[in-house]
Amino acid sequence: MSTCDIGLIGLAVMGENLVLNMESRGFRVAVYNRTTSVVEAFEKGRGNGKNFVFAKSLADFVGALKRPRRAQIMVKAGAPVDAVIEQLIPLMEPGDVIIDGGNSLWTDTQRREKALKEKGIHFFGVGVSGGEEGALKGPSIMPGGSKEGWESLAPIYTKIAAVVDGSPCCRHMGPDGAGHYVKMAHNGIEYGDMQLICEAYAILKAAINPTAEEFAQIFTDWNKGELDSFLIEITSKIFTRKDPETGKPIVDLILDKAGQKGTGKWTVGHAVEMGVPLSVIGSAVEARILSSIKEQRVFASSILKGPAAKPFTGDRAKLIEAVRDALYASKITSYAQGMVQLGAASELYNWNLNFEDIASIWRGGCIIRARFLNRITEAYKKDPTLKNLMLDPFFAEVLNRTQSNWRIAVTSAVENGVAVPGFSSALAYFDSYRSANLPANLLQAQRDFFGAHTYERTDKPAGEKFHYDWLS
Ligand code: NBP
Repeated sequence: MSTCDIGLIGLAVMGENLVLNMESRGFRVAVYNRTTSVVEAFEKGRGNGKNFVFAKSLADFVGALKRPRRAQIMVKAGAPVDAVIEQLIPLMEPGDVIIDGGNSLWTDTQRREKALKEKGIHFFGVGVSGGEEGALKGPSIMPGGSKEGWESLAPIYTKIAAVVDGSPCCRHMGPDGAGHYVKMAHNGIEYGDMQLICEAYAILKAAINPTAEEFAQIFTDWNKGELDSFLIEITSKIFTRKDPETGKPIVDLILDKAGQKGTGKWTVGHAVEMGVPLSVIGSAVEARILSSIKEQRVFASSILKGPAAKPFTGDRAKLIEAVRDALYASKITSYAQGMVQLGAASELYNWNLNFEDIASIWRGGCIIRARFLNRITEAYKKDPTLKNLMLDPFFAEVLNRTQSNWRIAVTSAVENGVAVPGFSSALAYFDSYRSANLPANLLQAQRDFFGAHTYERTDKPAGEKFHYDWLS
């Protein structure tokens, strides 16, 4: 009876593809879904004739698992995960492992891990990235939980993950919520990457208005260099696709109202809570929010005027190159911010996150997979305590080299009234971070003026506090 290596509950898009992946790598998998007809449809459909146990009850599902049991939950994040755990607990034994592979909030994972530990059950919060195709062919997997639990899961997860340079895109991230936190940060970075690409598109559109074919070529060219990544590749493909009804480029017919599921907001919220600047991802989240108020924007466009259109008289190729450099520099800045956030969370929760591992497992299977993650991996390999990615010699050289083009791209946007919150906030972070002096001396004076908050002096030892009698 108990013949399955692992079981999975929740046969929606991700669950179905993940179990097919597991089965294709030689594992026998028990599957269960709250609505039984979903299991039946899978049994008749994509699961037909394959090495599955199609369980119609949770008791049958657990009974089909080898000991120690490994039961993965792949249902909608939030209350459904708690509901499934509650049903599983009476059926599981100490030493068994329950895994939540959805996009759960890391604090929920910490709470669940603590509660299950008391029962001797290992709980794992596992981030899975790559969407439907990644789940089927090899995702990037970010597991968080106990070392003992990881020993039980590693043989399966390292086999179903994407592989880059012979190494699986799956490493143990750390205890309790570490895996889900890293996955959340990954999603935040994904928001940033997507926004930055859209801004590159917007600057070029306003300045030189390339055709869809030209845009496809621009992104194809960019994908051959430092920007080589999944998101640039799909962007180049998007520009080649035509609407069957009108024959127009489909991208020109898509309404400019972006959706979001919330992981970007969680990422930014926690960065703010920890006092970590995360301006690029923050801009990306806000840009989606602003895009979603389309009706207000249409109304505002009739009242609030931008600069008068000026015909472009410069060198098109040079502008394209400037925008490419600006995109690369902004992307580096976004990853630098994201890594600082991960470092702060690691310290806060004692996770001991390994940044080389994190960058390495993002190189394949996931949405942000990109050639430059090799460089980030190398940077943290050379210096695991690197304070900020911008300080790594390779990235410092890129930023110093591209900064003049970065400014040209942002200036072009500002002159044409095109919003580039990602590019410009990245540049502002770069300019702030590289400044030995900021205008915060005036700010401290203001604080001391109205609130007697005191200040330190440039000519006195650090830590010594002063107050000036501003009203006298
Ligand atoms: P969904 O997030 O759409 O969830 C649907 C599944 O949850 C169905 O199997 C459904 O069962 C089950 N479910 C719900 Br809803 N409430 C339940 C409850 N109270 N008890 C038991 N089962 C319940 O599925 P998904 O898109 O495959 O995503 C699964 C997880 O993976 C989510 O956390 C998601 O955020 C994450 N994720 C998704 C992607 C993606 O590209 N879609 C990528 C990476 C991660 P039913 O059939 O009985 O309604």
